[in-house]
Amino acid sequence: MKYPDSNQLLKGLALALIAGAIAACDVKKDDDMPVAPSADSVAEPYTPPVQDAAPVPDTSQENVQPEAADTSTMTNTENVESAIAEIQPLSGSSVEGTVTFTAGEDEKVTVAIDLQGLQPKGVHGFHVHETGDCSSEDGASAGGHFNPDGQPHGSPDDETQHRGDMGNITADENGDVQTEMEFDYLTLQGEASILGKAVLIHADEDDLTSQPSGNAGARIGCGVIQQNQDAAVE
Ligand SMILES: [Cu+2]
Ligand SMILES: [Zn+2]
Repeated sequence: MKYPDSNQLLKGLALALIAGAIAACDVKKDDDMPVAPSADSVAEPYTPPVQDAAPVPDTSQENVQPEAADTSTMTNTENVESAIAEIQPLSGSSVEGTVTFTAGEDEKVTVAIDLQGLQPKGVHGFHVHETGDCSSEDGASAGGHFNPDGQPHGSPDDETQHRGDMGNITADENGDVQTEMEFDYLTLQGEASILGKAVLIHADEDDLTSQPSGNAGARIGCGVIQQNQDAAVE
């Protein structure tokens, strides 16, 4: 009988094949070894360089996010001389533009208003509100008038008023406002700073007397007051 012999032969062959396979694997592994780690080290750095322009809310890169947030909300900066609020529409309006606050040497703040999309010839209540949050569609998230001194609502011409009471703005026949106003009770510095608060534009005229907010109607435009990076050099 030759079967046992061929069986042994097969066994021998099988062993040889296995050994060969193992040897092949070893060789392969040795070849792969230098490649695999370098491939990993190339792939890893690709993820972190996420651009820091827009704050991405839900990534795991916590190192990037707080830095971006810090620079955009520097509320207690000492020598801020200019701040800007980019106005966005609320309550279905189409108001947009900018309101820029510039500190003068005479302790007054000049407010430069450049807005479009208002009701032509409309008179609109114009205030600083206490919370720099324009996220709700009706503007309620911005809270009440900025009033750190506990005064009643009033006119800019009154002896006292809310610090946020900037009276009214009047649109031209195109619904634009381009004007400047000056207030000695607004400041960009210290505890009464308007930085981080919100500029609000209302649908109606502020009557300058009704409490607590002049009966100025719906909130149609809102912008958070932030340090104006463009104005660093004069
Ligand atoms: Cu208001
Ligand atoms: Zn007020």
